[in-house]
Amino acid sequence: MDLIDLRSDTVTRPGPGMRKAMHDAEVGDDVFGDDPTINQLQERVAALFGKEAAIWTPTGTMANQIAIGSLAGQGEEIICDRGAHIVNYEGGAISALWGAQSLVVDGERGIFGPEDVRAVLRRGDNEHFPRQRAVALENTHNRGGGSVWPIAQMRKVAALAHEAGLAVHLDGARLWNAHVVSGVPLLEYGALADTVSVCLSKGLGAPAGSLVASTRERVMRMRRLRKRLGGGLRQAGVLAAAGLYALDHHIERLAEDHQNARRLAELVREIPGLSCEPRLVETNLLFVDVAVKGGSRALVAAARSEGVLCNAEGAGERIRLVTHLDVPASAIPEAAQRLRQAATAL
Ligand code: TLP
Repeated sequence: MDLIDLRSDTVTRPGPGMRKAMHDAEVGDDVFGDDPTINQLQERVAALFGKEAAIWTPTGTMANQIAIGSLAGQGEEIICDRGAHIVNYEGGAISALWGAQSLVVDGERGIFGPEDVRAVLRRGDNEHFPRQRAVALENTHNRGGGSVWPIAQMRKVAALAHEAGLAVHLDGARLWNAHVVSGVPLLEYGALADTVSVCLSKGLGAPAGSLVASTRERVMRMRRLRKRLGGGLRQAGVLAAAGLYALDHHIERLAEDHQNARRLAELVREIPGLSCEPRLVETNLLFVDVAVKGGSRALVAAARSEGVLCNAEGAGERIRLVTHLDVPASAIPEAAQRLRQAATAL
């Protein structure tokens, strides 16, 4: 029985075309700035977002964190949603690495408004206060269920942040998905943020690689932070080639993942004990509320024995199902059937 792996869109394996691109990549030592393929990818991503420069990192976490480290330091503050990846899934890096703290607001599925930011702005230069430095947005929002920020709302939040003298960081690990659904040009996303991080290793299917696009000066600062974290890779062009291939071939097809996730939601909601709202499935992440014996952990274990891999998420009884490049449309009914067997066996 072939496993259907719905744990994350990070589980994809590079196909023949991507492997050939990696095989053929021209490389050099990127710490010296000599890797032509890395340079090409960095220039391309900078141009996509209308920025002066970009820096490649092995992971999305490192991309977010060097961006944050370039924006905030000891005793300083980043405003973001309570469910943000930078707060919940990056090992406490904001404080552990930079000595900064997060101030969280309660968005709706990860999406908040200018009024939420205004409510937590610290007025004046009171010695009691942490210095606020940036507002971080996440689009699509992972814990929000792959939700897509309306561009008008992003603009309003960014404008307020800038008015208040704060920078805007955009965690765009899945910004490609948002772009495909919303039709908003990448340049528009780039225009409202001071630092934009994107991942090539999620929906786009590369084995590794993220980038941050920003000003040339900030990218130079981020290079120093990346080095400090041990992220100065040498012949990284082998990985950058996979990223270039992914940009050429795997952006538009994300629409299929979105359709598959919606279809899966329609089938899963018919399973007794599982509930989800297909209308809210905007991209490739599907959160399902679980009311079966033993809860989400029991369901995850039962699903595994039926040949479906998925993860329990967060504190509540929820599982997350993620569609991606390695899950064809034809596997969706089979995945739902296996989940039905798992749920009814409990
Ligand atoms: N998210 C992973 C896990 O860490 C939860 C996943 O499976 O979804 N920003 C966002 C919005 C992300 O979802 C992720 C990865 C990252 C950053 C970090 O990327 P990596 O895993 O490359 O460090």
